[in-house]
Amino acid sequence: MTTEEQVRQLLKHGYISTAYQPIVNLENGGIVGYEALMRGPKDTPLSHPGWIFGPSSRVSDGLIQDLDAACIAASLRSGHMLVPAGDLFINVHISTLLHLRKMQSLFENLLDSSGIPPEAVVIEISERTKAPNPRALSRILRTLRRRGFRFALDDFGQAFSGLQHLLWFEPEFIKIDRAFVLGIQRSARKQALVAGVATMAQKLGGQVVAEGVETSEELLTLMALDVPMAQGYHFGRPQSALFWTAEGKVKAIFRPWFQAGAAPGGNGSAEGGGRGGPQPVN
Ligand SMILES: [Ca+2]
Repeated sequence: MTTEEQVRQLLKHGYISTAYQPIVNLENGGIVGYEALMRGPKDTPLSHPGWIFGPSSRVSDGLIQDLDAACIAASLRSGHMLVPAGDLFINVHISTLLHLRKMQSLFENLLDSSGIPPEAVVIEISERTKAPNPRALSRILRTLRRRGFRFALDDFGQAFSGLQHLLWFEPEFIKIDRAFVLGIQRSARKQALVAGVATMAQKLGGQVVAEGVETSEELLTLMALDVPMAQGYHFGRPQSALFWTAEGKVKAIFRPWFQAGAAPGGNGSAEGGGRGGPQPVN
C-alpha cells in the first residue's frame, strides 16, 4: 500500500487525535496558549507528520487538505476546553490556506459547533513549505484576519524566504525554529540571531515564540535576551486537552518559578532542569 493509500485509510477510520503543548509567557509564567499537534497511530505515516507535511512530502495536495481539515476538526473539538486558559495555535498547510472558500466554510462551521471565537485561534503557517503564490496567500490572510484570526510564522529561520514571508504575511507571532534554541547558552551567534529576531518582531508589531526549549539553561538564556514566549519539553510534553484542563496542573508547573523570582532549574526550583525538562504528572 502506498503512503497515500495508507493515509486515506487512516483518515477514513478516524485514527487522528490531537495533543496540545503549552506556550508560556516568559515575563510572568502565564499561559499564552496551546499548540495543537496531530497524533496518528504508531508505525504509520501519520506517526511522522514530517513525511506528510514536510518539503519532501509523499502525498498530494488534495490529500494534505483532507488531512488538514481532519486535524483542524480534531483540534477544535477538544481544544474548546483550553480556550478559557489561552489561545489555540493550529497548524495549517499553505496549500490548504490557498483554498480560501473551502477553508472559510470549514472554519466557520467548526467554530460555530465548537463555540470557539476566531479571535482565540492563531493559524500557524510553516516556513518549511514554500508559498507557491505569496500574493494570493497574503490576500487570503487579510480576509481571515478581518474575521478575527491571527497568524504565526512557524519554524522561522529554517527554510524559505523568511524575511519575505514576514513582509507579506505580517504575522502576529514568529516561532523561532528549535535549531536556533538548541544549546543557545553556548552560542553567541545563536543568541545574537534570536535577540535580533525578537527585536525585529517587536518593531513589526509581532512577538517571538522560541520553540523546542528543553533545558533550564536554554530557558534562562532566552529570558536574559528578553524573548517574550517559549514552548518545549522543558515546560511540558504534548498532552490531551483533558490533561491540561485539570485544575491547578498548569499553575503547579509554571508559576512557582516566576512567583518566587527563582531561576528555573536553579536552587530552590521545584521543577529541576535537565534535558527533557519537568515531566508533567499523569
Ligand atoms: Ca507549529
